[in-house]
Amino acid sequence: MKLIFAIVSSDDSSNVITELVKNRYSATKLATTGGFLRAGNVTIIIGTDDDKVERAIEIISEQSKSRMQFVPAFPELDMESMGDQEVKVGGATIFVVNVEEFYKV
Ligand code: 2BA
Repeated sequence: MKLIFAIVSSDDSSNVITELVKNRYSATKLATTGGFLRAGNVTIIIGTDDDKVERAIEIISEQSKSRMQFVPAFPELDMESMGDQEVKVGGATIFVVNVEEFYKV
């Protein structure tokens, strides 16, 4: 069994969850905050069988479209020297880890 952590933009999270549930995945949505942009994003955790991981990743990537966004320098982060930045937003950052034990009691 695997645990998938998918960090997606708040805008895409509803579509990602809808498609996962339609495809019979169990998922939990956590409201999270990106360390760089300090903006809200969503982390979706999915526990699933090894042979279902690939399809879950396909669904997540189909529903998470990346785009470029221009963001001003962040004075509060002491990053003035970096100047304004163009960063990729959206898309998904996905981690897949092995589950040693799983209980529903
Ligand atoms: P944030 O940390 O808010 O980062 C948003 C976007 O800003 C990143 O998109 C990337 O394009 C850019 N960025 C992040 N750190 C940067 C830096 N030090 N210098 C220049 N640009 C930087 P993504 O890479 O698609 O990441 C989207 C969100 O996924 C991140 O939001 C963070 O919440 C999470 N994430 C990404 N990589 C991670 C990792 N290795 N570990 C934990 N969380 C991660």
